[in-house]
Amino acid sequence: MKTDFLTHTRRTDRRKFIAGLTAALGAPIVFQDQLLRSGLFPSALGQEAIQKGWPGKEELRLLSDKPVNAEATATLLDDPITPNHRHFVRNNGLIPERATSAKLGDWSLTIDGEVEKVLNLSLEDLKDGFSQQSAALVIECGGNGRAGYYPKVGGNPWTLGAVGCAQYRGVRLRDVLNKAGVKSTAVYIAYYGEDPHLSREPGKYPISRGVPIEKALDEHTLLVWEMNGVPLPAEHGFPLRLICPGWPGSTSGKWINRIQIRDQIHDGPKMTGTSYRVPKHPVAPGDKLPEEDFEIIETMPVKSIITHPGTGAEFPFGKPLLLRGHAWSGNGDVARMDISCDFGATWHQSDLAAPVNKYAWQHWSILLDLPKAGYYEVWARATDVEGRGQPMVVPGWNPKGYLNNAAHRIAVKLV
Ligand SMILES: Nc1nc2c(c(=O)[nH]1)N[C@H]1C(S)=C(S)[C@@H](COP(=O)(O)O)O[C@H]1N2
Ligand SMILES: [Mo]
Repeated sequence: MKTDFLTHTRRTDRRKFIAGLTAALGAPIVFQDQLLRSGLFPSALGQEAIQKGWPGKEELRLLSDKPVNAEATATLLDDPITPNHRHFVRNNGLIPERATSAKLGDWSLTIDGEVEKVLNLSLEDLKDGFSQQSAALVIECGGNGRAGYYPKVGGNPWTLGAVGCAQYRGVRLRDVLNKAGVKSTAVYIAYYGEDPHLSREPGKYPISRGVPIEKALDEHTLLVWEMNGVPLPAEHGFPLRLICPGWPGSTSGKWINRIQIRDQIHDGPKMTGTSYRVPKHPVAPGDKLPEEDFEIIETMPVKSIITHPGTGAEFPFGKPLLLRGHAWSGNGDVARMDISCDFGATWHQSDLAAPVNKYAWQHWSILLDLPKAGYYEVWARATDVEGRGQPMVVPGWNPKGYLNNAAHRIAVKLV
């Protein structure tokens, strides 16, 4: 979305622009002075055409088909728990044949590296040998929101739909690692998946990432085989995936068949260079900097989304407007949600439910009385328990376009 258009034009040009915009939108902009001061581009004009997904993911917006990458739109994320057909897909390589066939075959999970004894576990071993856990967990791609950065950066131009919160069943990674016996030399875990590299070169991994051993041993880090009551769908990692909640989605390995405990920070594909890394210090937009100035992304920032209504919706004037969505944070719970319908001049605190479990997203809703008919923008911002809020404009530009947690804005009309 072109957010800075208005700040770069002269006041008289802006007035003319608003007049043209009012015509384009087909309704007067009720808080137009605030819109001019805010320097933001009207949300209603930020909508794009959608290229649809594939059977089973028809509603998603397809970003690329080799590898397959597809995101939800804001309104598709309205469900409290994201159904499988609306959960985004982010693949770096190809979907393994085992997953497409949905047959386990000779699959097993190996735990090796800095352990007392190497384990080789079947899916039955996992299901029967450890305490089963069920949790609703947010997975968000580190690059969600990338399309908002200027200058443009390479990579999938996710807007805001590379996030979902599904209900998973599995076991704690901790219990499995403890069975293998973690040595005191353990520093990091590395996951390995069965997805072939785009080149189909045998033994070449499209991605192999991990997390520090402390995060691996956290009680919320899971190995899961079930998503919303069914075996993991092919796109989401059949038969087993890792979930490191609160961390970039790339740490939640899909189609995994091996977890290696390492005595150093894992250096597999997409761990090094600038992948899933951000500058250690703030940089000017467009700056180039050496690789040693980057650090690995750990917890994801606080974020929220308006899932109802969608941009472009029209409502009869005179009734309170119902708005709702979700909020989440890699740092822990979200403490409050605030909504503005006058370009940030005033804010209204919304209702906010507690998460169903740690690392599930939280539902918010509010009924707003709006003063007159016309065009409105609704802005929504979350603040987490540590007092960190969402910025109204894109946060610090970075070369790979990660961690854009700018507040979500929609445009609606009261007629
Ligand atoms: N084996 C493997 N695991 C993977 C990936 C991948 O390409 N291969 N993509 C990662 C990235 S970048 C993200 S954001 C999440 C996406 O999970 P989803 O496709 O289930 O939404 O999976 C992660 N796990
Ligand atoms: Mo990702």
